[in-house]
Order: sequence, then C-alpha cells, then structure tokens
Amino acid sequence: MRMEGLVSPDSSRRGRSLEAVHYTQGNLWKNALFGYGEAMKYFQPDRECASYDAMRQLQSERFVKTVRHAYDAVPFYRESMAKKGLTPEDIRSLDDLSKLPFLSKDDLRESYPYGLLAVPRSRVVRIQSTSGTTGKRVVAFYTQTDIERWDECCARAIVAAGGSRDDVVHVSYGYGLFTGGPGLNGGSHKLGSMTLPMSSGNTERQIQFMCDLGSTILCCTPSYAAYLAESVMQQGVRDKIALKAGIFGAEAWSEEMRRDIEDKLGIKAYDIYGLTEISGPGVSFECSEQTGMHINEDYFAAEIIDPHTGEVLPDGSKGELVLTTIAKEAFPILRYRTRDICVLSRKPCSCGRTLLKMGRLMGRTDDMLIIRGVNVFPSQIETVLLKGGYSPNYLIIVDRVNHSDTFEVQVELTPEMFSDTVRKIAARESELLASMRSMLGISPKVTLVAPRSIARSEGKAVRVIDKRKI
Ligand code: DLL
Repeated sequence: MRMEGLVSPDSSRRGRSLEAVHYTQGNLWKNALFGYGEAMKYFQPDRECASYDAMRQLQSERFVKTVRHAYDAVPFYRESMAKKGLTPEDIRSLDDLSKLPFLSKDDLRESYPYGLLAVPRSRVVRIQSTSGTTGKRVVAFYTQTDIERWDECCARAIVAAGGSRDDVVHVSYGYGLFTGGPGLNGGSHKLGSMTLPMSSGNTERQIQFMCDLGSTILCCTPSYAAYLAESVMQQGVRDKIALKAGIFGAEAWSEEMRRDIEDKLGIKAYDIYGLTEISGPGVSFECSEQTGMHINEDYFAAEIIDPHTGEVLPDGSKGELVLTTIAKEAFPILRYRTRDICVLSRKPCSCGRTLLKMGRLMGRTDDMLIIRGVNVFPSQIETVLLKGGYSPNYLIIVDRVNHSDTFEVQVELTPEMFSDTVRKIAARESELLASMRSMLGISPKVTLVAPRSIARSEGKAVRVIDKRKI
C-alpha cells in the first residue's frame, strides 16, 4: 500500500505544495485516514480544506500549464489569443486569467466535432455530449486521467452528502451521452460504494430496487426525486426504503422543493452543479450546511462577470459564471461563459471546506430552458416545425405541477393543413411528437391549433411561457 503523500487536513493548511500530494485509490485513502466503518468527512481533505494560499498556488501552476497546453495543441486557442496579442509567456499566474478572451457556446458548436480536442485521438477514452440541434451538439472529450479527476469530484460530492463505502448509491440520472449517470456512477465507484446504475425512468423498478437493495443515497434530477417521492408515498412503501440522502442537480430547484422532497423521503437533499462543456456534475457540490455549492477549485477556476460588459465582478456580486478548467487534458476550456447566473462567496463554511462557494443558480442569460433535467432551446423546436412544413408560429408552455415539469408545445396548422380530415390531423400530431422527441430527448404534449390562433407580437415574439416559480 502506497502511503506517501497522505497528509491530514491540518498539514495542508500549513502551505504544503498540493501538487506534491499523490492519492491512492479511494478505499486505501479512506482506510488510512479513518479506518473501516467510520464516517468520512471529506474525500480529499488536502484539497477540500486547503489554505487559500496553497490552493491559489496550485491553481496558478495548473492554469499556466493548461494555457500552454491549449495554445500548443489547439489552433483555435492560438488564434483567439493572438487576436488579443497574447502568447503563453504573458500568462504567469491566475492573476492573468482575465487577460484571456472568453469562450462561448457558439465557439464550441462551431468547433464540432474535433476542433477543440487537445490530445491525439488515441488518448481519448470517452466522449459525452449536450443535447442540441443535430450537427450542433457540443462534444466533450476525456482522457483516462480526465475521467479519474471527474470521478474524484463526484466522490467528494457523495462524501459531502454523508456517503461512504458502506452506502448503496442509487443513480437515476440518465446514462449515455448525458453526463449525469456516468458522473455520479464514477464518483460512487471511486469511493467504493455499491453502485446501482438505474438510469432514469421505469419508476416501479426504481422503487423495487430501492426497497430490495436498501439504496441509501439517491442521485437524480430534483424533479425526478419529487416524482419518486410521490410514488413512494402512493405505494405506501416509505417505511421500506432506507434512503438517507439525495444528490440532486442538472436543473433549477427551490428551497421549498428541497424541504418537500426531504420531508417525503425522510432524507437530506444536496444540490450539485456541473455542465458537459466543463466535465459534467461535480464542478461544485453542496455540503451539510446546504447554503451553496463548493467549487472544486483544484480543477476549475471561477469568475463572475457582468453579462453585458464582460467586466469581472468582485466576490459577492450577482452575475454570469465563467469557468476555466485547470487540469483537463483532452478538452481544456478557457474562460467559458456558462450563461448561468449566480453569486460566489468565500465566507467560511461550517463544514470545514475552504473551497469557494457558488450560491443556488438564479437563472440564465440565454433562452435555454431546462425541462425535466433536459436542456431545450426554442430554436430546436423551430427547426422541427420548419422541416415538417409548419409555420414558425408556436408557443412553448412550461409549468411545474407537484414538483414535476409539464411541457406543452402549441403549433399552428397552415390553412392547407387545417382543411385535412381529423384522422390526418391526428396522424400529423403523432408524427410531430416523434420528431420533437427525437430532437429534444423528451416528449412534449403537442397541441395543433387553428391557423393564426397564436397571438402575434409587434416586438420580440413571445415563444415561451414559463410558469414555474423556482
Ligand atoms: O446538467 C450536468 C449535471 C448532471 C449537473 C447531473 C448536475 C447533476 P448539461 O446537460 O450540460 O449538464 O447542463 C448544464 O444545467 O449550465 C445549468 O444551467 C444547469 N444546471 C446544472 N446543475 C444545476 C443545478 C448537466 N444544480 C446546465 N441547479 C448548466 C440549476 C443546474 N441548474
């Protein structure tokens, strides 16, 4: 068993170089620090409880290396830095972060598929992808090391939610291109917990496994957690489940929803944040204090900017979150404008972690909707309609009923379609539903309405009515 480099949280506070610390596999680490069966407080205390100075030093070293790597390997970064008159020599520490240009979602889309890949393809072991218009997806690449680091981030989140190797981690996030399932699955493996790779859907089977296998930590979107909670109540099996915690993210949710899920399932519910472009869930995670999510600063540098001017704002200001990966090999991302609005805080946390915290997300600066955990852009719906010969007059109506999202798309028939037989119109409705399901990854309720029945606007068209109060 390799034990060198294992240090207590206190020794890391004394400014020891964090880069020098080597980690053993999760279990060895845990046994060495805590012994079998004892509750773990942190997965990697050296990182999670590092002093500000030690973390800043590690971030600076990693950031400088990442910029050099991105510049050397990716023509896009070379060109965008050249436009600002920059070379890697100008980037000497994290203080130089704001010199770099921003990266937008459009930049990522235009680089599809391999434009931002920074290692030879033979080193890539995995891809994940965002949902999006065909051909315009963002594809993120991972080397083996990238996956291991991502797993660490998610393992930290599980431990912060009270998890250990003794837990049964029930992962009901979707598996596949979506990062939710693979991310939490990886974290649970890293920790050494028993992992149930349930994926989403088939609620009856979820509850059956939960009861039979004694799931203790549930990972899924908050809206699915609310649905599962309702179903558990309806089936009268609340006393048969052993859940103690939930790790819920990928979409906005409120404190009210948190308390409701906690009461119904008898658990403590923790928020988790992440995005495909940056790696997936685990960019930040909530701790026992439940007042925001600790950012894994040894892997990601965060800034808040004014979304209109791009000016960097001081901690405590509300603005758009900009993220930079500082330890990614395959897909380094420099100053990505997430479009997510939040506040960063360095207020000391009672959990003992010193990692910067981001508050609950307060909205987005673009028109992306997150419905049942799936990212939906109105432009995707427009694409389906235009391809199907419909007019681009449509209305998306989203609501939240009993903590579950409802999603309806009203579509105007053209005058020619309107004179079709009822049977033909019904067939059109099912066809449209199938195309939308295939484009979006979720099914809206499709309602065909008479020509010119959707209100026209003289200004910016209103395409979305979001009645959710989050
Ligand atoms: O949603 C990754 C993830 C999976 C996070 C599982 C947490 C749990 P994307 O599909 O790329 O990745 O969507 C990213 O989802 O920019 C936010 O707008 C939103 N989002 C993610 N987490 C939260 C959260 C995953 N905790 C986009 N609260 C992000 C509110 C969230 N919104």
